[in-house]
Amino acid sequence: MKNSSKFLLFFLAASLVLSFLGLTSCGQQNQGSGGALSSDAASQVYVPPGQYDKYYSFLSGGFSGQLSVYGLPSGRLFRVIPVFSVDPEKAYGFNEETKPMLETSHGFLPWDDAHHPELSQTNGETDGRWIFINANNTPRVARIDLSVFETAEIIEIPNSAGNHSSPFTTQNTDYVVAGTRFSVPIPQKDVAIASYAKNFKGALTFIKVDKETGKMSIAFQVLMPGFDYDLAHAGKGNSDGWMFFSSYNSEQQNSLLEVNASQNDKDFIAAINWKKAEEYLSKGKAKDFPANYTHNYYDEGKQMASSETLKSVKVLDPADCPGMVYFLPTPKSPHGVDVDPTGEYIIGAGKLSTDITAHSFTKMLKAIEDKAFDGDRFGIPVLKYDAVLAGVVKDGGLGPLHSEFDDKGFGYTSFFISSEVVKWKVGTWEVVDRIPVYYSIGHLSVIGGDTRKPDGKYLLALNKITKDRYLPTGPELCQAAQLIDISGDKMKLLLDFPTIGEPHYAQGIAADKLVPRQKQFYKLSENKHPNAALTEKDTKVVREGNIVHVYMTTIRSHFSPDNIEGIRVGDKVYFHVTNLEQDFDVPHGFAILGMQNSELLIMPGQTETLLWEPKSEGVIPFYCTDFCSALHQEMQGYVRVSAANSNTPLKWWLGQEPNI
Ligand code: RUQ
Ligand code: CUA
Repeated sequence: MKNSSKFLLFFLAASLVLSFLGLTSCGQQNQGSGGALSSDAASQVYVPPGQYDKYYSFLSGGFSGQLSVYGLPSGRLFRVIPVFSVDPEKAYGFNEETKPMLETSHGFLPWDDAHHPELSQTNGETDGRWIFINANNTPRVARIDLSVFETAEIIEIPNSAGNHSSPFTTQNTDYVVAGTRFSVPIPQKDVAIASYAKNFKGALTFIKVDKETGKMSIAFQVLMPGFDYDLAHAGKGNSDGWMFFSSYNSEQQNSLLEVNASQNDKDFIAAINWKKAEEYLSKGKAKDFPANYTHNYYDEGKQMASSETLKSVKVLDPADCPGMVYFLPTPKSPHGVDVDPTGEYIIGAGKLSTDITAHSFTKMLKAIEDKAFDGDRFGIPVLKYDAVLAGVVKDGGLGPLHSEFDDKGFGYTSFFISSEVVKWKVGTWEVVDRIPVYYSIGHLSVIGGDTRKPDGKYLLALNKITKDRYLPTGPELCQAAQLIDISGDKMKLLLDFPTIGEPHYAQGIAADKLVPRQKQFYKLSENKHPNAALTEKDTKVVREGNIVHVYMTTIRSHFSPDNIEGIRVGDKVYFHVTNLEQDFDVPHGFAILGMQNSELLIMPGQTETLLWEPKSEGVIPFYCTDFCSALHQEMQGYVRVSAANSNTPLKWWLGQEPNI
């Protein structure tokens, strides 16, 4: 057996033993942490009724495909924002306005797996404008508008598969990046899987973000060797202009990766000089590759999403672009790559290691200048490990994954296998504190912890397993986060709270950055929806063949019209419902018996459209689904459905049936 395989087996065994120990002694551990949850800890997370949390935290919904919004320190769930999965609560992916958001080159996709929320930044600080999140399965990046907490845009990533190192932003949100986890033939073609080393490549995508509107477009892709690109982080301060991607499987294996991709002692962090890439792009060094990807955009004026298909993408090959890409050797299949707030240190967490590797940006530049190379891989220079190394955090624990930073010069790293958060000093690399987490932590999230201005108050541990922490709920136990106070010398566990889906990663922001940006309602005067009825006088029903358009309004507490006759079996009926309210927090809902989609939930001043296809004759009720007033139960109506060949006249009214 090769040494590295033995090493791997040791880790797997160690992980089993540790989790077993953790679980058998957890009764005690729980009591221990329960003890720490003295009234002191409880009072630190207690937000009295009617008062606000200090922070928002955005947690990825993992395999729910959504993004959830919690308050910190209370751990209260505020909202689930639908992004990559349909959501019947908000009609996302069900109403005509948002269906185009889920279009892809593979057609309409109702689901994905979302991993990494990333807030937009200005000068390396979160600015509260947008949050981005990746779809891992069918590669996409979404932008959520934080004035309305809704998905505003989704762009598909061509030449990519398993969009995992995504969507990390530069310090002024010039770009968000999307690196492919799975290398694939580029462009895709039918080849033998065993031809991996020859035919498979990895694309690292740079998505340009418009400074004003946030609108995304793919600027270029960098064509890399066929490794697995796992995570990314941008340089900041002096290292702004560089993007770092971790990779594993530099062995280029395509089967039994748990052994075969753990052979090399070191894999690579790829350092991409994106300012140089921009130069090469403007010099025409990029090749146009044929592609097929969608770009879906929600127009707030028209209140309607549209989807376009794009057919080509600019690709830069490092072979044509000297000085654009370098490899930093990093031990043991690095997972997280994180850059400290000063931008000087690039931290690689080798997930099969006990150590954390810190590279120096200054040394990296020097090594490039001195050509301190250890050969190359596919023409990309490999920098000498010793020439770029700043230091090593020794024996932190088992299985380091991700690191974030506070405002006092400390780093915090999650250790999956030994289930703990380890605090260390940036620069001296000494471990200064550790705290157990329950259990198997993946990411951790400090408020602003990957920006130039971290806030050193709270750390959120995002755990993969909860086992005995909560009341059991059948075979699947709840997913959970743990809130840790990092303001003192010693970390202190404050709170456990359950999450939606698997909470891969989270980003937090001070509430006072977001509260002033909140939209309270949509102004009717700005409603440019093509099918809006802006007053009750504008409401009507129009037949075009077997398509019927109902232009309807809602206001407390009636629909206009609320009686409709002359609909026929086989019609396609579009209800375009405008909510005339001009007040905060007064949505109306709309649902009709037998509909094959979800309710509409229409915000004040908005128009939404529901398609209904009645299948049989009768008189069918509809109603408001959102308890909007004391007379909410009165907010109802009827549609008379006649036979396909009937000549029941088309009529609609509110109050008095018209004579026609
Ligand atoms: S991952 S547990 Cu999908 Cu971000 Cu590291
Ligand atoms: Cu409108 Cu209930």
